[in-house]
Amino acid sequence: MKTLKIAIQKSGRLNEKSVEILKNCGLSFENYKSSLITSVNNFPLEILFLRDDDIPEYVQDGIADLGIVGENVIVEAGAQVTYLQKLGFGKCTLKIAVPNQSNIDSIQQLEGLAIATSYPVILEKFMNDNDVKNVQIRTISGSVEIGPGLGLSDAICDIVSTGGTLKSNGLKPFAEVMKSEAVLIGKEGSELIPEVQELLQRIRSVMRAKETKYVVLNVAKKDLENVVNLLPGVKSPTVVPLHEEGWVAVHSVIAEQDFWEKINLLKAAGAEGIVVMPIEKIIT
Ligand code: PRT
Ligand code: ZN
Repeated sequence: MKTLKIAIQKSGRLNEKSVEILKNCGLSFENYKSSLITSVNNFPLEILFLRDDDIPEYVQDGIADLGIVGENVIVEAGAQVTYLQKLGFGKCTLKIAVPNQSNIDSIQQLEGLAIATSYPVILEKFMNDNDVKNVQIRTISGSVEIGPGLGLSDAICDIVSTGGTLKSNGLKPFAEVMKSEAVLIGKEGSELIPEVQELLQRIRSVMRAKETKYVVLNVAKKDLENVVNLLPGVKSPTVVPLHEEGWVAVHSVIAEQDFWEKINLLKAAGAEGIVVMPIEKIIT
């Protein structure tokens, strides 16, 4: 059996969630902060811990078969890799921002101005796509938000999540360049490897489980149809008799996003004693 390699971030914003998703897939491994590589005991997989910027090329060149990294880093690197699965964490947006007192509120007004960024490739493409000419892109590797204050640039293009960093530096965002989240990427063709397919299936079942809750409730038989109509279940809800005559328990799953709305509708339809539980995995 081929031993695969997956590259994840060694330390930083994506490290913890990357380790967590692999552990939730049932993979058992030591996660020493000092090690650069670790073996999984119960799956033919080695984990490489790298700087996030190195991950797209490592995967493109086949040094690692798989990687977990932000889309912003993949696009900036221009790496030829296959997107296998968006992972739902590390969400952020690459935005253009200007000082609060600036009158600029459209990207066309950036013509001829200087923009500081750590994402010159993405920014240049965005400016070309929008036909904004003669923008001077000043590439800096960190603390982009201080560019305008230092007189280095008129605007910045940087990753934003809460917006707190922009705010505390007197900057306001006005244009969105790209949205990003962590993705599982593979070397081109890796999706055909059986062990990759197995891992992907596990990741998807963990993600599906996270988005859903297991619900058990009691209902009088006369109200059963109304309650069942509100519940999808994986196939259809399970209904079991209660000891008390005329009552049943209904077991089902509901999407996290519909949770509160559904619970209120279920109560109104006659559901009682509603118990909601987290789900570990859903294998379909
Ligand atoms: O050491 P290494 O090179 O591996 O890590 P790094 O320092 O380059 O990256 P890291 O750990 O900061 O981020 C890894 C990935 O997380 C990024 O490539 C994004 O895909 C994603 N991500 C999600 C973020 C943020 N949110 C984020 N808020 N990356 C950076 N930021 C920074 C941003 O640059 C700015 O300085 O946080 C600040 C803005 O945050 P708010 O909350 O104030 O808006
Ligand atoms: Zn980095």
